[in-house]
Amino acid sequence: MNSSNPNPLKQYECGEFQFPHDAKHEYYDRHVVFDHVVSMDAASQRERFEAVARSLRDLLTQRWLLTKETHDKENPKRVYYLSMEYLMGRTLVNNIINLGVDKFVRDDLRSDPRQDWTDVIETEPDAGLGNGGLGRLAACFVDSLATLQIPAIGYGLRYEYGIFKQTINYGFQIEQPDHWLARPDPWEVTRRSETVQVPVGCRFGMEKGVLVTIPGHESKLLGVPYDRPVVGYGGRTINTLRLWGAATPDFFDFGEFSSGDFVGAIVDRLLAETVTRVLYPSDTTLAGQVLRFVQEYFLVCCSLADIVARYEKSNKDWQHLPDKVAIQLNDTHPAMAVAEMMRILLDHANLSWDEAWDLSLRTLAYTNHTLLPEALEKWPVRFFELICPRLLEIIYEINRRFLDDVEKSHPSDENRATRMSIVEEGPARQIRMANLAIIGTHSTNGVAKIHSDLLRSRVVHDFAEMYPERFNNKTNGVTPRRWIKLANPDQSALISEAIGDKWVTDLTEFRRLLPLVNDSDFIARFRKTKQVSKERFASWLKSALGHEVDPKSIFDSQIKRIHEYKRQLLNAIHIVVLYNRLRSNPETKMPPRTFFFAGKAAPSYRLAKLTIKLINNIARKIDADPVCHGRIKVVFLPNYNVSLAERLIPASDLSEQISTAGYEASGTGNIKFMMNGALTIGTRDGATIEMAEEAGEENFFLFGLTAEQVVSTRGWYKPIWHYENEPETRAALDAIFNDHFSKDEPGIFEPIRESLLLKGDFFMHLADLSSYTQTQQQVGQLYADSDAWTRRALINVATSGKFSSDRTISEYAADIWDAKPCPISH
Ligand code: 26W
Repeated sequence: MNSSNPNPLKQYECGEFQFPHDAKHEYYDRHVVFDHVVSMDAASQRERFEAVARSLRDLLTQRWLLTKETHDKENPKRVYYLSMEYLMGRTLVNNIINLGVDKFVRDDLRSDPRQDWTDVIETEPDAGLGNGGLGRLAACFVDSLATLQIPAIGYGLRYEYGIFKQTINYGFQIEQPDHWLARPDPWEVTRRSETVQVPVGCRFGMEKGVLVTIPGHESKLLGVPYDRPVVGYGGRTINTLRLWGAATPDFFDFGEFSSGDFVGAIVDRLLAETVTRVLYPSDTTLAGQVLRFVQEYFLVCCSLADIVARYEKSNKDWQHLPDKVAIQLNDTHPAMAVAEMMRILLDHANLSWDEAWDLSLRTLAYTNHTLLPEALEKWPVRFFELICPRLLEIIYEINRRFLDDVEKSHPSDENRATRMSIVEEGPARQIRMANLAIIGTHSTNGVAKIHSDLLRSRVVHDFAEMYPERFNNKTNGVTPRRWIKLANPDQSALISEAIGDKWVTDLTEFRRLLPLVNDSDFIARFRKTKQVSKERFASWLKSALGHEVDPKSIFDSQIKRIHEYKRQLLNAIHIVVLYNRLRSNPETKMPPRTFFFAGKAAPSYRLAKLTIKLINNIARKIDADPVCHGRIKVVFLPNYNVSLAERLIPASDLSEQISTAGYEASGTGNIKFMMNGALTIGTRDGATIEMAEEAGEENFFLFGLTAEQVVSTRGWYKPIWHYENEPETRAALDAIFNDHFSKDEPGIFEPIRESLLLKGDFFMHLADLSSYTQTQQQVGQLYADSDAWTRRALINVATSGKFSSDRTISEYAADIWDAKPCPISH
């Protein structure tokens, strides 16, 4: 420690994070040696990573404490974001950037001869506590909340196993467990003293590998908070992400111990602790899973207990709850919060029903993230009876009063009441979580204009009619810190040189790039940054996975969860069309292209997994065919995650956003590509529509049926017509279904044939194929004119400012939460 400055951390309180010169390695060396009891030279890469992370945490600790103190003192309105998923990715590099110490880390630590710092940074496992877009959005949102200095806490679950690791074996997806917490995580701080209790109406047992409930015995779970710092850009506000881990009381059910079933009691306890063991790897259906239900209940119970404890510490009167607390429900997964909040206000605060309802309604808000009917959650009444019977009573009462209102506005309209009821009747009665969420909150929003419109007009039409003032849109955004500054240092540096660096916190600044579209020198430099990114990606790909790709070819990427509605299959069929053209005429003009795919399929989603197999088989065949060499290549990158997206997006020329119109709520990958200078080929769906609006449709490659056309065509659509009347469609499908790509696996793609040709092609691949193929041809033509291409790419970047999550969060803050920044004093 520097003796002339007894507290060198003091200077960090000003928010300018500069290491005292002579303390540069002090924290780091200390952590390596003393945390791990290992000499500097013998330390492993993992130990070095932990030491860097701990040094950085030391550096931000006082600021984190100061943020908390300031919030406690000033008692501002706080935002609480409840989400079952957070796809955080790596934390170290992000914190380095947001604290503004990247220069220090790069210039000093990276020059340490003992160390390859890139390797150390890459030693950190991704925190993959989510499936896809919804989880990554939550991660971008907490970044923006902290950057905008809005007092906020993100609540989630501390899954010990995140989204599975995907490997590819003979073209098949293999799932492996992701034990990301196998080593102690340097970012998390366990707050045992703030543990909360969660009452459960039953006990748990195990039958054939699934968790089952044992009725008749009440039990108790403990929620232990694990806090992680969320560093706002510039390091002024450091908010908290609080993840709950399940535990059981040390001396629980003492009677059982003394009655002799010692082993049984210990096993029970271990079972209860499985509640936060693993993330459910599905972004659609989860029918009838008790464990998932308990997870949702656990998140809600822990988070609301915590929120209420915080409120009671600084406030006496329940009447002010909505002035101090805004709770946002990320999809319906935490929708039980409606009933739990009522329970607290009725049973704990002893308010009347009407008072409680008014406060609860004004405190809670709900975001919908999908139009897929199978993803609208419904839970068996039986689960509520077993696990949280009091919440069920409250839901029934909410429903009774609600149906009274429906009856008043639409007397004797029984169909309407049946449609709108929270309870779905049937042999097994179910609770419709979306109905509960809409009825019990003051705001329901969709995540892109088209999505919010379709939500209102189709999915929950009756509710939009009854509560028009509750419905609104908040178009998604992503954080420019991670998705531009961190992921794309070359493009970032060039842009900052041209327009300064205010864009990092005000992305509308990007518009100032527009005049440079006609500056040929700048265009050349902009193109160079893309080329450098492509070369860097190609060399990583070679060393990490052994694939060789040509950085001069078009890098064409479709990276997202594998799902029928996202239509990876359309992309694959188009590749076969190109392949057939080359085979029938090797002279065919076609700019060289590398098609990248990456994405995970839910382990139980047969067709999605078969699509992965098809892509891999096509890749293998094309690789083996000399006619394709240097012309087309297909690469399926295994284990898609945040870190892979950070590598590939800056290196991509073309972004594939080709969902069946009306099915992609927003998309957020589409936005990341646009910001990083890729052009988009896409349908008029989700946020892509608004992106094209900003850039001008002439700078987009839009194709295919619109959402309205998808609906009006459905009635008479015949996929077989396309097969019979379009020679290229037919040839491509014949190649796939006659085992051209699966000589040793005859008939393997039969389920895809059935889905496309026999079962009506629900996602209308064939309806859009020819329009897609033609538009892809235009892509190729433009690419040949590299100046024209780059100008368009720059226009796209320049007009992407609207899609910063800072803008999105500012809108939530103004329109839904009424929350304001609370600057942290120096
Ligand atoms: C049954 C469990 C379940 C159901 C639905 C888990 C997860 C979901 C999500 C709704 C799936 C999801 O991630 N939706 C995506 O949300 C993004 C953020 O708003 C949007 O950009 C995507 O379009 C939407 O698919």
